Amino acid sequence: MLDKYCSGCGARLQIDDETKDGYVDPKALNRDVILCKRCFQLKHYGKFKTGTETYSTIKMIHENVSLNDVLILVCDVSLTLTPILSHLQELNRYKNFYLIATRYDLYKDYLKEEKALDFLVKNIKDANLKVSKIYLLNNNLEAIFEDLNNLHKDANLCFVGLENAGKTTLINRYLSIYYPNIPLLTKSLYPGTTLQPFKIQLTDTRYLMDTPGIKSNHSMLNKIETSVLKKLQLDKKITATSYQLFKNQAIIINNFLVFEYLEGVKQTFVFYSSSMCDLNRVKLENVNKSFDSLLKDYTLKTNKIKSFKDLTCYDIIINKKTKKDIVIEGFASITVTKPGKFKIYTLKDLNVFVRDSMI
Ligand SMILES: Nc1nc2c(ncn2[C@@H]2O[C@H](COP(=O)(O)OP(=O)(O)OP(=O)(O)O)[C@@H](O)[C@H]2O)c(=O)[nH]1
Ligand SMILES: [Mg+2]
Repeated sequence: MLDKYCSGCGARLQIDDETKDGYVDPKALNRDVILCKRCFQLKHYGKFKTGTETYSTIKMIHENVSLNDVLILVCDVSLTLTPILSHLQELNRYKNFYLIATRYDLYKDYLKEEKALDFLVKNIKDANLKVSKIYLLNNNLEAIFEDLNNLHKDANLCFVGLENAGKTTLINRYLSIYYPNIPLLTKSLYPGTTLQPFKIQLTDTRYLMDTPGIKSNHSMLNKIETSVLKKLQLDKKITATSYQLFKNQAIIINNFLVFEYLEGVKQTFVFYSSSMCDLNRVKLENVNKSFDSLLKDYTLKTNKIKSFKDLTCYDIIINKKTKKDIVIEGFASITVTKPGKFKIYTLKDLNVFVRDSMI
């Protein structure tokens, strides 16, 4: 191990084992800005390699963040706002605790800012997280940081959150505006990009810290192949597709998901999913056959599902008359307006849950 760290992902650099985190070609060591081989390949060739170390991220946060620092929880406004939030109560010990919600740009056409903020406030309250303020990122990055700097002049800024929430992207945007001479960090569309907490010295007395994301094992992001994730372009476009369905109808989304409407009155469902996906309406009685026969037409599909019988079933019952979302973490959500019984078929071991509707 060397006493140097990768300026892209924070891994401690080493020249001994090419298969492990932080490996760097010895020839690159005399560069001013050193990237490990993994970051180099990601940056120049778009090739992603999962990190090899496993660790407890929350413990890592406690070891690296002091109580006087400003702790910023970075959170995707939508799909990954999951029950995992209630496991983050340990972060309440930090008195300067804030939340910045990312990816609002993907939902802008469907969701007003006030509504998004109300949704975040409610979810954060339900999860019993004691954040002092919630910021929705929407062309207001400078205003957010000015506010934080006014509230906590010269305090260190530490960014934490789930994998893929957009921590590093946010930091890079901040650095580009205020510290254009500092090299940018490695960000990517794959979860688990940042490997170690690392400090970026802004002034002699002040730093900013990026951290590895907290892993969400039951997210689609961690279940499908990286090549498929790349094609899904979940950070680019989310499309809302409405269907009026009677019971005994179903919607198939590539080979990732089947939504079956089993019981209830005719109603409109809105499917929020990658615009790269194909949605097909079929009759419930034909769903297995339709699923299998459509499979060959998709260029975007996971190799994990070869036929309908490879899917796992999740039963959903909605009794209340208020608008709800069925969320398939890291992949899609379905807005339901009326009570009913449904089945979701998708990959095994995914987080499929119902929440009050975001939109
Ligand atoms: N559309 C959109 N995409 C975003 C936003 N923030 C981040 N992304 C994208 O989300 C993906 C993940 O971003 P990262 O910054 O690497 O996420 P991270 O939280 O650092 O992830 P880890 O290092 O894995 O913990 C990238 O493809 C980003 O371009 C945002 O506000 N809007
Ligand atoms: Mg990161």
